[in-house]
Amino acid sequence: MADEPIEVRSAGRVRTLVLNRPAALNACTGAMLLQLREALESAAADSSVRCVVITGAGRAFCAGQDLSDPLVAPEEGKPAKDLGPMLTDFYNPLLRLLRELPVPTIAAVNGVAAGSGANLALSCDFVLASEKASFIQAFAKIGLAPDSGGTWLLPRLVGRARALQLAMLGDKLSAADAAAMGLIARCLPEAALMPEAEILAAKLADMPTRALVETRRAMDAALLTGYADALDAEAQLQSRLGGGADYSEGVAAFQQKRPPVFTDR
Ligand code: T3D
Repeated sequence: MADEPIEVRSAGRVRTLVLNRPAALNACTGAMLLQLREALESAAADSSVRCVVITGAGRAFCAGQDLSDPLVAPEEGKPAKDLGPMLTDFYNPLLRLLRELPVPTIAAVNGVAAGSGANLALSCDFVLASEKASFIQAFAKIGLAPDSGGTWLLPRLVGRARALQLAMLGDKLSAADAAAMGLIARCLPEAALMPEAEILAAKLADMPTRALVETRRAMDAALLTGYADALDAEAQLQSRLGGGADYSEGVAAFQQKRPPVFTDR
C-alpha cells in the first residue's frame, strides 16, 4: 500500500523493499523497523525469492533513527530515555536477519544514508549508490556512537583509521568517495542506479544461492578466526556445498556447455 512505511515490490525472483517515509527522508520509526523485519522474514520464507533489493522512496535512502519517535525523543524536564531497547528490540533482530538472509542482498542507495540508515545499507552484500547519494555516520553529531553494526562494519570495510575518521567526525561522504575507499561496491549515475540494481539482482538470482550465502557467512566468520581455522572451515563448507544439487548442476552444465539452472537455497 502506498502509505505503508515499507513498500514491497515483487518482480519474478527479486523482492524489492522500499523505505517509504519520504517526507522524513525515510527515517526509521519502531513501526517501520518492524514492518521491514516482517518483509525480510517473508522474503526469506518464500522459496521463489532469490535476491532482495532495499532502496528508498523520494530523495533519500534513509536518515537513520527518526529523532521525533516518542520511543527515543528526549523530553524536556523528563528523565533521559534508555536508547538500548530501541536497538535490542527493533534494530538488532532486523540487522541479524538481514545479515543471515538466505538470499543475496543489494542496497540501492538513491540519496543520503545517515546514521542507522547508512549502516543498514552497509549491512547488505552489495551497495550500489547514485552519484547523488552520500553516507553520514551522523551519530557523533547527536552525542552517540555508531550502532546498527557500524562499529563492526566500518573498520572491516575501510580500516581503523578511516573508520574512526568517518565515525568521529560524522562528515558527509559522497558516494564517489565511498566507492573509491572501498566502503561500497559502485557509484553510478542517478538514472543508472535502479537499472543496474535490477541487472545485478537478476544475475545473482541465476547464481547458486546457497553457495553465495555460505560465502557471505564464511567471510564474516573468517574475519574472526586465524588462517588455519579459516582453511578448516572452508573444507567443512565445501563438504556441505558439494552435497548440494547446485554443485552437480554446475559441473553438468560446464561439461554440457550450457547455462546452469541453480535451485538450492
Ligand atoms: O534509539 C536511538 O536513538 C539510537 C539509534 C540511533 C540510530 C541513528 O540513526 S542516530 C542518527 C539519527 N539521524 C540523524 O542524526 C540524521 C538527522 N538528519 C540530518 O542530519 C539531515 O536531515 C540529513 C543530513 C540526513 C539530510 O539533510 P537535508 O538538509 O537534505 O534535509 P533536512 O531538511 O535536514 O530534512 C528534511 C526533512 O526530514 C525535515 O523535516 P521537515 O522540516 O521538512 O518537516 C527533517 O526534520 C526530516 N528528517 C531528517 N532526518 C530526520 C528527520 N526527521 C526525523 N528523524 C530524522 N533522523
